[in-house]
Parts: sequence; C-alpha cells; structure tokens
Amino acid sequence: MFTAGNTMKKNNSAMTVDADKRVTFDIERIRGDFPILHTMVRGKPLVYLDNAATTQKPLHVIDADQRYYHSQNANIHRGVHYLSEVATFEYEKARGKVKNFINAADNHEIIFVRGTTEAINLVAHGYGRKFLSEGDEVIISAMEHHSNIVPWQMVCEEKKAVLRVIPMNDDGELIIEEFEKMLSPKTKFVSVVMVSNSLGTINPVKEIIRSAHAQNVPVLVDGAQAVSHLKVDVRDLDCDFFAFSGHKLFAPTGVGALYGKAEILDRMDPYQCGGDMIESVTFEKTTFNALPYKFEAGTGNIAGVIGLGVAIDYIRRVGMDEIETYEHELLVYGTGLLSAIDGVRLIGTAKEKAGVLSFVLETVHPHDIGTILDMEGIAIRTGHHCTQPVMKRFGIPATARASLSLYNTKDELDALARGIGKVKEVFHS
Ligand code: C6P
Repeated sequence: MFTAGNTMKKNNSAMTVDADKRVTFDIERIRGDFPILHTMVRGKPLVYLDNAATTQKPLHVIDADQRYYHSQNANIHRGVHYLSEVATFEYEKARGKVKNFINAADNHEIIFVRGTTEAINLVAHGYGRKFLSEGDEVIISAMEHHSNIVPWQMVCEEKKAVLRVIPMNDDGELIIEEFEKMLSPKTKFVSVVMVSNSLGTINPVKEIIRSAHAQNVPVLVDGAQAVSHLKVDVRDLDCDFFAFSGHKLFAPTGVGALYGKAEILDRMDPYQCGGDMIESVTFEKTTFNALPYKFEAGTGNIAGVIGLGVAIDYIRRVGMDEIETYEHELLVYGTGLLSAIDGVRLIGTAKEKAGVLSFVLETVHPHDIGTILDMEGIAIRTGHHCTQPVMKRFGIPATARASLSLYNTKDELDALARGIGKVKEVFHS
C-alpha cells in the first residue's frame, strides 16, 4: 500500500505516489542527478531550456566516462589482452541496451555512428546512391532538419532523382492526404522526422510507414527529438531505419545509433571504408565484415557508446511513460503561460506535440530575446534551428525556442515567462 510521498520501489523508478494514488515525478531526486543544474549563470540559478540542442548529463553518465578512461580504456575487437576484452564487452553490452531500448530484433541491426546526421548520411549514401536512379522520387517533409534534407538533396542531384516535400498546415502539422497523393510507383524512399525540433509536432510516422510500405517503399525515421520524450518501438512502427543522437538522450556528444532492418542493411554498400569493416583485404579485392561492423569503419567513440548505454539505463529507470506524462504536463503549463503574454505568438501549435515552445515576440528579434533571457540565467536557443524551410513557411527569420526535458520544472517555466516580461520592458513592446 502506498501512502503520500512514498517512493515507488517497483522498477526502481524515481516516482512517488500520492494519497489519491496519482503518480507524480520525484523531480528533486532527478534534478539531484544532474550536477550542472545546480550551477549559477550570470549570478542567477541556471534555467536550462535548450534541451533540443543537447541535454545535460546525469552523474551516472559522467562517472561511466571517467571509469572507462580510468580503468577500461583499450581498442575494441582487436586485442586478445584483458583490457581490450573488457572494452569490447562493455561496447557490445551497450549495443544490446540500444537494441532493447528501441525494441529492435537483433543487436546486429544497431550501428554506432556519430549521431543522427551521420546516420542519415549513411543511409543516403549506402542506400540512396546504390538504389536510386533517374526519375525516381524521394519524399521528405516540410519540417525536416537540414540533416534530413541536404543528404537527400545531394543524392537526388547525383542520381537525377526528384525530392518531394509533404506540406504542412498553419499549426505545423503534416498534410497526410497530400503525402498519400504523392506516393506513386516512382517513389523509392521516404525519410521523415518523428518529432520536429523547431515546432515540437509529433508526426504520425506509423501511418506514414504503413502507406509507404503498401507501395513497397522503405522509410527512415529521424528520431533525434523523439527518443528522450516518447517510447520508441521500431518493430511496432515497422520503420526500415531509425536514427538518433546520444547527446539528446543524456549521453555524451559524438555518439548515436542507426537502426536498420538486417535484410535491407545487408543489401547496402558500406558508407566509410577502413579498419574493422572488412572480412579480408588483398590489393585485388576486399570483402566486407558482417553486420553491424560493415558500417563501423575505424575506431569509434568507445567511451561514448558505453555512456549511451548508461544513459539508456538511467532513463529506463525513471520510466519512459512517466517522462512522457510529466513533460506533457510541463508543455501544457508552458503553453498556457506563454499564450497569456501579450505579443507572444507560438510557432507550432499542433494537437500532438512534444516539449518545444517556439515563439516570436512582435517587434523584438529572437536573438535579443535570447540575450536578455541569458542575463537572467535562462538558456534557450534562438535562430532557425537548422530548419530554414520551416521559418520560410511561417514567414519569419527565426524563433526563440524553449525546449523541455525530464528535469525541468514549472518554476523554471515561470522564470521564462518573467524573463519574457523583462524583454518586453526593455523593448517597450
Ligand atoms: N537539432 C537543435 O537544436 P545531430 O547534430 O546529428 O546530433 O542531430 C541533428 C538533428 C537531426 N534531426 C533533428 C530533428 C534534430 O533536431 C537534429 C539536431 C539540434 O534542434 C541542433 S541543430
């Protein structure tokens, strides 16, 4: 029987259950895991609301990095010595954690990369360059990050293929009927973002995948902004590829993962060539290693991969469902606060949204908003967020963007609203 404020021990989750059995987040305990959140910035307590750019790291991840370099450092898959075996074991263990986290069928469907950008480039190169030809069509959406536009643009240019774009409405929702109309025998690939980084829209990727598969078209999902906010199950989605970055998931920078269905990865060419991705090399001919090593040329970010595994352990302990519920509550609260400020216009008002509050303020440039908020210790991002076509669609040069994570609080959103009040005072707007 749980009573008020009891910590739930089940699943080791950082949740409490209050008297009426409503599950609530043990936010203080979570914040205690992130040392940087307790620092002062410009004489004020840090309010970190730039989580879509990168998340902060819990002690567990910081400690794992130290532990690795302190007592486990060696190259992997290469040595017969003890340390190499330890490092290889830890690295491969992390692959299993990623596999379980996104519910892939097998460890060899997980390829470690530098991040989402490299993952998409790998697919554009390894799949697009091999299988696209003149007149073929690749479909992306109007709210893609540049990382899911430029690689496809380049491969289409090279192959004389056509890049088509699913439009969106004024709330920042994809117009799915238009996508359905675009699908044709010419369509050879679809690549879409699951959660928009500049609008927060959660796209109906499962529906998109179902329609594309009905025409035998493979689909890549850019999961950069999804994995730390929503439960992802690649087999339930049935996506052919799924890309994400570790650093947006409380892990170190310079590491991420590409999931790909084995049968499709097997048919693709390697992206980069060098050590570890070969089976045999002579001056006449090279044969390639099996999955996933065929796509992991050279020495990767071993410490980063191990840190990614630890970050996944961390968020699984907190609980993905609990994170989703808590962040949604924050989003609703923040949306209410910002909407009530005279002159604030929210950009991205989709019905299905994750924790992104992108906004503009009449007569004040977003960079000025960001600078004044910074003086209050509040970190947000301003600019086009590497989604210039989104800015063009809304007829604005930039937005100010507050992006949420599991450690943010309503108090911090209050601070943001007060900060915007100061901006208005300074600019008499
Ligand atoms: N968005 C943001 O502030 P990398 O840099 O490879 O880890 O992630 C690229 C990327 C790809 N897709 C989406 C949807 C993204 O949001 C990002 C990164 C950051 O919004 C930096 S521009």
